[in-house]
Amino acid sequence: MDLAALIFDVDGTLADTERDGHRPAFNAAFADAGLDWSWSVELYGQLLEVTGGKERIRYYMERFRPDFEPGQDLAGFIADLHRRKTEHYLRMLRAGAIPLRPGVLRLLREARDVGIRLAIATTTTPGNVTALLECSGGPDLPSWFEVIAAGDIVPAKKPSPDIYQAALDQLGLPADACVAVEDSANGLRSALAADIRTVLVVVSSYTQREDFSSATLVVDEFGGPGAPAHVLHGTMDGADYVDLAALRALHSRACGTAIR
Ligand code: XBP
Ligand code: MG
Repeated sequence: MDLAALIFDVDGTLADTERDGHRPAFNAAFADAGLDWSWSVELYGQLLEVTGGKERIRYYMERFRPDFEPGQDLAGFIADLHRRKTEHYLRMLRAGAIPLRPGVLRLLREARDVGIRLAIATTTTPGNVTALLECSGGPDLPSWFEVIAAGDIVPAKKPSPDIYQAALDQLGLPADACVAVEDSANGLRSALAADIRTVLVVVSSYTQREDFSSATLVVDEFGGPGAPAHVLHGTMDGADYVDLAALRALHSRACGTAIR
């Protein structure tokens, strides 16, 4: 089957948002609420095993603050904290705090120019996605994506396949027509569980040591002309960086079809 669409994860993949974006936004929301909770760079690495901001707060409370009394129903308390966190995160994006990863815009443009469809499958809150695309890529960038599948539209977050399945459903495409682009083991599991056989992993600061042996290709960066990407697993068939030709070759090999 021909390659028809690229489905991108957001956090860690389009931009390195976790350490200096989401993490300080959580901490700012904790401070607003008068809590003495502070998530260090190291602790946040552990907490990232749990995807979803609300789910992460709940996990932290259960594991690290078992005696804390929220003074209201737990789900409402977490939702309020998370709303504040999102406000802080959006403010940081609008201040231009988080650039897209090198090569992202180039690759998106290459795909768009030849009619390869673009989609997103992410755990984060939908507003965070459009704000990142607009603030770090340009006001038109959200419109390049035909589908933005994000956050609570599905019952179970990554590593469950639900969000990739939602993106495929909205695209109206079978899994074999798509390549998924991820940065984390949870994301890789999610894409594979949705039967997407071609998964490119571009590792990010928090995910470098995760197990990506079931990915099709693992690189350190997308790279670009004069800035080669380094292959950590799999092969790029001599290509210097991740471009559309490299993704087509990857897809045709993984799906056992001829390149057109
Ligand atoms: C991203 C996440 C999200 C963000 C925070 O995972 O796990 O929880 O850290 O976003 P992925 P929210 O890149 O695999 O989609 O606070 O908006 O949930
Ligand atoms: Mg990610």
